[in-house]
Amino acid sequence: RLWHQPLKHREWNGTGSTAHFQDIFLGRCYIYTQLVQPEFRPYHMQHTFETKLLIFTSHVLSLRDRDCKKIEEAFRNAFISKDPCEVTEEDYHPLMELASQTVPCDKTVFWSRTKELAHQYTWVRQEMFTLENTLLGYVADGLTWCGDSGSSEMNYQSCPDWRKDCKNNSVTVFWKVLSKMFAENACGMVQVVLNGSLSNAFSKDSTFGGVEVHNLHPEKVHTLQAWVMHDIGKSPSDSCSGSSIMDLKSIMSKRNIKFTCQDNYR
Ligand code: NGD
Repeated sequence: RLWHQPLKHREWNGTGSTAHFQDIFLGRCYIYTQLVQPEFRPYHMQHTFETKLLIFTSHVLSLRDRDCKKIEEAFRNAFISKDPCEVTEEDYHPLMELASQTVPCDKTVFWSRTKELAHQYTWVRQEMFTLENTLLGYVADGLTWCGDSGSSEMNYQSCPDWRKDCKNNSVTVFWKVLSKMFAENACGMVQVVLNGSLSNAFSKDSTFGGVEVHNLHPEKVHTLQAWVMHDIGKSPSDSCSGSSIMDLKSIMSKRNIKFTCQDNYR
């Protein structure tokens, strides 16, 4: 490459890394680990985001001592200077070790195609946790990131699209590893919020159906409780008695985990 040629990133079909990625990542990490502490309970701002986080963190290990700069560095090292279609699960292992967190038993909530509803639920039931209520899920939620094999910069122009370009991209692999660890750490009764307004509320191809379900440990998790919710005003397309839920039920019975299901829990 001639010296005067500007560095050109490879072009992909997906949107590029989120602008100000590093600042957002660090800012979110500091909010989660520093701003929100059990002994600091500002009741006057009960409905703010920080208060919600405060209640989450008061139920888990204190995260105050976590070094956000180190976490950010481990995150970058997983994908920077690499082909964004050849990121491996191992690439994220150092990050997972650095930022591991445990959720109390009976408090884990999974979701599939019900992101908003599941988060509205854990917002109200303050002691319940989705993946996005844990540190790494919280810092990465809604962001896009990828690197490039020829550069130590992030690619802000474009990133691989998981359908059109590749499945093993920096974002997809991250969520896969994190979801797997979240499920492995779950214990007691776990919950999942599923979408009954779709023809298949349960899908084996989703992260829930393909990763989380298979990484629950039967010696720790005794029951999976499903809630099949459908949009108000629409007639349901799937329910607890539908064939997709029967598939889930049979997977759980083979895995020796009790399964219960409820339609449109209030
Ligand atoms: O293969 C993929 C893919 N599949 C779905 N999505 C994907 N993104 C990729 N890059 N590659 C996107 O993930 C999809 O557009 C949604 O924005 C999001 C969740 O997909 P959805 O609604 O189909 O549900 P899943 O069962 O696949 O995943 C939700 C469960 C939930 O229990 C979380 O603990 O898996 C965890 N999770 C996985 C992936 C992403 C969370 C996220 C997240 N916060 O973005």
